[in-house]
Amino acid sequence: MPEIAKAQFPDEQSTDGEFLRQQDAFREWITADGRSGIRAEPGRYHLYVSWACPWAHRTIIVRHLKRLEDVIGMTVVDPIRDDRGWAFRDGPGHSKDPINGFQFLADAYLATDPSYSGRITVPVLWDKRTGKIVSNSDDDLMRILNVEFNAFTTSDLDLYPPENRAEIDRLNELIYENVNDGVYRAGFATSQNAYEKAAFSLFATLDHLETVLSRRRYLFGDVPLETDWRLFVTLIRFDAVYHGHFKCNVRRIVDYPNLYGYLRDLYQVDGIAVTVNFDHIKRHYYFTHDDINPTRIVPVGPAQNLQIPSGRESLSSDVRKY
Ligand SMILES: N[C@@H](CCC(=O)N[C@@H](CS)C(=O)NCC(=O)O)C(=O)O
Repeated sequence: MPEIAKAQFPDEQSTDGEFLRQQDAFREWITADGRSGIRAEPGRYHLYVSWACPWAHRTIIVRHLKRLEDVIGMTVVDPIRDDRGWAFRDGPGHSKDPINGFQFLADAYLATDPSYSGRITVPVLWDKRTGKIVSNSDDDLMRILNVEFNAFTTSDLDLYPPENRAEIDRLNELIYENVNDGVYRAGFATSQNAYEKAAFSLFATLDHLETVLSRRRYLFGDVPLETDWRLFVTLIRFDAVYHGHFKCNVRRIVDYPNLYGYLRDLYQVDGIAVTVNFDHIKRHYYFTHDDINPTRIVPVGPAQNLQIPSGRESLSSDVRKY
């Protein structure tokens, strides 16, 4: 077997150089009626996120789309992560922790489980009542925010409608495996073979989605659902970061007419552009992964104008406004 290079996360590496992401550690469920033991209440929970992180970005988006900004607080960590992990500091687009005065996100993990030894990840939903993390699973948090706080919002948006659930689950898996996590498996691979496997399945899936999106405005028709937003967070980072930093360079998103138009449509949904912080995204990735970019030079590009109308309205008859 060829020698395997040094890994970004050595505990999450297979013997043949593949990146195998750790499981989420905290997966309690908040319920509207409190049957899970944790009741949805306004002002009780707080999201710790990074603008840079695609998984955290998903929860920021659902919090916004469901108009939960006044119901669930949010604090953004410094995009630069050193060996002490995510930190709360004042700076452009990020701040100290107003809830617990934590210096590091690790403090929240250790308050919840003093023996926690995994990676400290965002997003985290913190329960101010119990002084513990409820969940650090973005998958679960998207679903929780989608329904369990409905009593406290005027939004009737359902990102996971019963009639689409089977297809959402199927597509989520395909897109997670090949695209959302696929870019990381390409970027964090430590063997040529593992890298090529991830890169080829990534671009085969993007090619497939390009065809799907030539017929429909969004993945399920007229309205973006959960899967669209799960895909969005990867597409929006693609040309700025994954194309260069993670060597996903067969094509850029601008080279796909349908995917690029679709990306712009999602970006132009009310209130979404302000959740996209390219400064945090670029500085985070290019500064944090020392093994991939030891010089920490942040590329200046790409030049792109995500506000250009897509002209994709003709693909749909009924576009719901949020
Ligand atoms: N919970 C997410 C993963 C979250 C995650 O890995 N977040 C990254 C940022 S993009 C992180 O916090 N990494 C911390 C680290 O690598 O030390 C999942 O469902 O896969």
